[in-house]
Amino acid sequence: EIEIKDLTICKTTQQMLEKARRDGVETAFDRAANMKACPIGADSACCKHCSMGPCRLNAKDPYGKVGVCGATIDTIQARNFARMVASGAAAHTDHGMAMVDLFREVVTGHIKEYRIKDVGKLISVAQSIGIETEDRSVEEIATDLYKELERTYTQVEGEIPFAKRVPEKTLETWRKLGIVPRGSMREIMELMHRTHIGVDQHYENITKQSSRTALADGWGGSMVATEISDILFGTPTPIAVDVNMGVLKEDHVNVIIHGHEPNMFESMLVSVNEPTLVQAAKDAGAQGINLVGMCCSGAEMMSRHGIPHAGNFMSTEAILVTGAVDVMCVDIQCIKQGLVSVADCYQTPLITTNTRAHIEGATHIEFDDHDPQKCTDEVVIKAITRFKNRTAAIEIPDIKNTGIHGFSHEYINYMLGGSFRGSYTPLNDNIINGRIRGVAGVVGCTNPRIKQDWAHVELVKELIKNDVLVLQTGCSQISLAKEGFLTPEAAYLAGPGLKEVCETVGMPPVLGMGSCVDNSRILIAASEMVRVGGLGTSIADLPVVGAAPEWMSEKAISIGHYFVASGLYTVFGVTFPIVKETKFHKLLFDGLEKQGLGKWGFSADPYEMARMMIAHIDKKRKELGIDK
Ligand code: NFS
Repeated sequence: EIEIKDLTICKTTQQMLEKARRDGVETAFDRAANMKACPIGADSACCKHCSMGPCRLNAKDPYGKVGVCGATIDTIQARNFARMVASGAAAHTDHGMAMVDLFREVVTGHIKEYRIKDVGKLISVAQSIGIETEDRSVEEIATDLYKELERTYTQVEGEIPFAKRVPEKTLETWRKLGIVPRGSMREIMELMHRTHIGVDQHYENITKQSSRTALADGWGGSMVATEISDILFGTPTPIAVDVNMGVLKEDHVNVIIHGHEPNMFESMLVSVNEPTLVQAAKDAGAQGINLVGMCCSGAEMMSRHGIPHAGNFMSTEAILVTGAVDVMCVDIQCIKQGLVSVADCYQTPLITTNTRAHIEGATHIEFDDHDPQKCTDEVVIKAITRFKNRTAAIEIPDIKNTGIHGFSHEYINYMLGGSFRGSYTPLNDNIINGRIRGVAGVVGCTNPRIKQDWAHVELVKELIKNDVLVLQTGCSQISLAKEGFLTPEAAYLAGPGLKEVCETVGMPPVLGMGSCVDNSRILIAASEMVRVGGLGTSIADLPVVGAAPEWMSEKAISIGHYFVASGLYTVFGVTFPIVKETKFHKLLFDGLEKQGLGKWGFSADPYEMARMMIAHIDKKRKELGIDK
């Protein structure tokens, strides 16, 4: 049996895994240990797109064999990769679509429970894509903005609206390559078509459409999700928040929301403050109702409203083992089916809410934006009932870590520039003068195939020690928050240059930007850095890199590929579905850069990852003539 300290560095998750073993409860950590990853699939050397197969090629002799149809290793790998991009992009895009649906119903007045909270953001987003805002009402601007943003999804010809935000030279490269996205529905459909048996059988051409589809995610679906969420629920500004399992309270009704769309969570925030429900909780013997988040909608609610965050992807089963969770309410994405049996062991109701995501064995209470509280009130009532009838022994790990979260790209602008001269100029200046060596987006999942949080933490440590400013989202941000890096006091861990900047501004060396769709904020920040000047003319010129050291989802592949297609060097850890030394491998890890885009990198070792990223930053600094 593997020692628990080798599964995760997260102290609270360790404690709960110990308890799970005592209680005889199985988690994904156990299943990963008991199921070796399929070696053929891990290399992406198999194809199961038709029933002449499934075909298996030999990763040790990749050109020794082809599939029954004649497909080569490069076609097979490019198709498998493309399907991951399509699925990941579809996930972000469909999440964005739900936000667009909500926005439309708010703008047309069909929904009154939500409203446009951030008019300033509405105006700035509208202006960024050329919508007239002067002397016009909020309704008029919002109506036009809705119509424009809908094109992100449905447009069949032309460029998506947020292409207007892309630096000119980057956009020129995309146009030359024919990869400016039209509408995301079209791009995803075409990618699915082209990867069907017998259609696109040139790995380069397939990858082009993968790039176009990934860009339709980053500059489309994801960006729209972020921007509309900001407009409806508020743009984040820095806020102190508690993270880790210690945010659960034994004497409260504990409500956990784990998922990705902020709308249900926003409604839950209303429900848990509903006086009648608060009274009902008190009547049941509780001090009150304690609302906490997990995963990405948790990261958004933490950034916008300071709602405590209980942990990232690999802690979602473990937290149920506390016995203190009175309800776990989920919507979409990254919800393990294994939660059902763990929840069952501790009599915790597991509630699915989204029409797209039912789970066998869970209770489904459908959430409808038109009557949001109907669902969330009912969930709270279920939680109160469970509290009243608690039988499970309760053990809550006594650790919580306070940090500062909520650095939107707008706030970074303001923070570094001050209110009157808000701009990215000071960031660029600090990069040019060498105090900040470069910027790294460290993002993505945790994965039971690697010690939870370890690669995130070690990578970020190395980066900040070498004066690289780190921007974070998603589960990675939670990994670092639990280790205390999201505080201004953590500046002592930074190199002398970055430390000086952090101390002058009073900011942490690691800036938490929110959920995974909020990776779009990193794209905007990069565009601003180009626009301000002094660091080249395209995103590919910037000393900016990306990484997902513990990734696991197809969404992560889509994000990685839109970072790459936007011009960034992006390094993944754990594993990469590819056979080395194939033509497809050379394309992703080198060829795309020669076309003016970014490129992929891979290393399972976080120290090696850091060296690769820093070397790239230094190469870019040299090309810019700012290496000293
Ligand atoms: Ni991102 Fe969020 Fe976490 Fe990975 Fe899953 S929660 S959208 S996919 S596991 S970072």
